[in-house]
Amino acid sequence: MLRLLTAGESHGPELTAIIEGLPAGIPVSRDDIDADLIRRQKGAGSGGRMCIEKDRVRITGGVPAGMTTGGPVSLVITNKDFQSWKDRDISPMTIPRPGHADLTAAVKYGYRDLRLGLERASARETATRVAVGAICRRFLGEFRIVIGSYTVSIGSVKAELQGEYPDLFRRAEESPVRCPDESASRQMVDEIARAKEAKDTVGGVFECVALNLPTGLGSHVHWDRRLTARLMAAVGSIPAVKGVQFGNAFEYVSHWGTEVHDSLAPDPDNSGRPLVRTTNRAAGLEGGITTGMPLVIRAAMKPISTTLKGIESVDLVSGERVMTQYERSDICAVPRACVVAEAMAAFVLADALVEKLGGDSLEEMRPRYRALRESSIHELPMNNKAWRFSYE
Ligand code: EPS
Repeated sequence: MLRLLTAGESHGPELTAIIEGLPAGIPVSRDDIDADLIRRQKGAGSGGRMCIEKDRVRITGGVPAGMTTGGPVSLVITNKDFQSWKDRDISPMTIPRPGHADLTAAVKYGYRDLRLGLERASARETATRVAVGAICRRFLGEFRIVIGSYTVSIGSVKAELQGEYPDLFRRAEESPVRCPDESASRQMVDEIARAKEAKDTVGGVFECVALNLPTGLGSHVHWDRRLTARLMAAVGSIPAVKGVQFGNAFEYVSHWGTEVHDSLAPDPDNSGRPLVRTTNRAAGLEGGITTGMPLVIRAAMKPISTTLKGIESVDLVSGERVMTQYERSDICAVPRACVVAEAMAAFVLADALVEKLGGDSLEEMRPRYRALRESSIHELPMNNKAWRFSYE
């Protein structure tokens, strides 16, 4: 339903995003978008580039009077660093950095300079996704849907995650590594400092959570409509993300089925006879459809592949074994990837909401939202009689 395109290079003049398919009537303000752009730029572990860029959005289409019109929305973010690249001869880059797109992109596209791959593969592009995500978040907010995120681990330091989600989100916002556990947060800052001293990089795990989702977004009926798959693809598209799971999926494989599913029970108060789950091990999805419980996406980000210390590689001009060369680098991007994951989740959930509700405007969607079926016994009348497949 929604289409998102981004364009631009890391050190080119600007980055552009177009989102198409949003309903009319979503209030969009530059301040809301900038607030998320600022959140994406914060956090320990960033390299020198973050001192140069101060990302602010320019809205150039689709919001002529502060609200979406139903037309495509276009957004532009300036790369300040372009000023120092624009008039200079760019020295050849011929040694691919293992783990980056340098070699694979050159093989695929026949580049004669590896920088052409680097420029577009760079995570700089995620700034545009965050800008679009801020609009999607605003749209979801009209239906009380909230998205937050936090760091679970950096290197060998793991957080103890205690408390309700809104509290985790709030505490994450106060931490330099977006970690709600204060003591782990301090240790994570030290871990990043150690990686920096070793001229190396460090990865980690983060969680992105959506709250107040209605039941019934996504679908079981076809592989590409399963919300599970759509969210995995969206979060897996963030540079350096190598794994995505829902809740503790990888841990559950060592348990029996009866230990990992969320049993259903009638609401003890019997008010409207809703069905309740007292656990959320499915992390908000059953059959590729939202259950209405918190949606918990957990992702693994590998250590960034641009390292100040060299990694063995080959110079494509001489064919000699060499070490990768010093490049300006981020040490850890996990805190910032959290915010990008929020944006990607917001985009997918906005897409699923438009799909579920239809409607060209927010005004049309509101009554449809109120009419959504819930998992209460009275909303699910069963025939309770035998039937047969009617195929010959
Ligand atoms: C990136 C390399 C660094 C990062 C950049 C992503 O940029 P530079 O090569 O200019 O130092 O800072 O991320 C951003 C600029 C950003 O806004 O997130 C890479 O190669 O992926």
